[in-house]
Amino acid sequence: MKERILTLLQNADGFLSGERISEQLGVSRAAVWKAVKKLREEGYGIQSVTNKGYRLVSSPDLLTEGELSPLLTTACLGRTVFSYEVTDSTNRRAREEADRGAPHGSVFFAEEQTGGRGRLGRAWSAPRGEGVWMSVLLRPKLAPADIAQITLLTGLAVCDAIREVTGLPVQIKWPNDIVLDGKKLVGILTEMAAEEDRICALVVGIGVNVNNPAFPEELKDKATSLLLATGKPVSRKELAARILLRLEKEYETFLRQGANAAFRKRYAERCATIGSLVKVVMGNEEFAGTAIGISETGALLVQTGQGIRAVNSGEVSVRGMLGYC
Ligand code: BTX
Repeated sequence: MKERILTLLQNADGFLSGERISEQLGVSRAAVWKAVKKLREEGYGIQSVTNKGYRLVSSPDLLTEGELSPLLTTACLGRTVFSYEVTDSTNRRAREEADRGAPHGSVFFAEEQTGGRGRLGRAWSAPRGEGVWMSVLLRPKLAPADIAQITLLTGLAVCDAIREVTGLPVQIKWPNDIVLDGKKLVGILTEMAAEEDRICALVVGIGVNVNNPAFPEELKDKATSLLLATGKPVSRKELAARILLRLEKEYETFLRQGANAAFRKRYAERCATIGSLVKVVMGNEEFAGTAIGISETGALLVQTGQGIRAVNSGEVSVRGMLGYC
């Protein structure tokens, strides 16, 4: 009901009378008034004038279907939205809903995560209202081996979206962290459910530090936010809509063309790892070299004294970034 009134107000050209709203939705005037009161409590600025009715004058920066849909220009991504005030992890919610049949392109947002997940069991800090904490459910007709490419194209999509919205020269740390001034701005965690060599569902979790005014002591030296970088708040819903658009475009191009040379070139242009001195830890082995590019399968190519090594997984530290000197 509240959502339907909000949609009417968003689409209205000026004032909309309480009578019109109650007629259109088949509810009482008192019910309309109650819903307007609730919307105001959520942060919507709704003007009411006798004999004219209601007019929407401002909207809060919430990651809900009602706020996102007027900004969305995608065909599919974000057309189904699940929003949570507080949840442990949007990746966890997405995996659950994937099992219940949620469609390709569903997006899961949380204002706050209490158990945000990073890679290798690490934790991701996701305080209330400060970032875009989201997961996108994809159902690609691809082999599990292709997941590496999806990881790369997600990094590129998020990097370009942030550049478009803020103008900041953010870069990718291979495979898909987004960094600024040597600090982590975005973390991406891709999780997969596969059956017999076919991906059933892919959950792409994206955590963007947007309006974090500060970080806890243990993250202070390695994390940054768009607010800290630009000095002004950034609209989370606009950024989320732009990320979804970029991601949809990259994903569709990949399905048509694969990770071809043009994609690898665009990725390399944005990737701070390529051209840098790196230290690689793969299991018990550790080696250093210069990252020179990515392979057709998405591996990082590292020139060492013994030749070129292809790195598919493992921890890669980049000289000058996130505490590696
Ligand atoms: P990661 O393993 O590369 O990064 C985790 C590490 O990053 C932590 O060990 C910590 O040092 C640091 N860190 C934790 N929180 C932050 C932060 N807010 N900003 C910068 N650095 C931080 C990266 O894993 C993948 C993170 C994905 C997060 C999204 S949020 C939506 C979705 N749901 C979910 O549970 N995870 C994903």
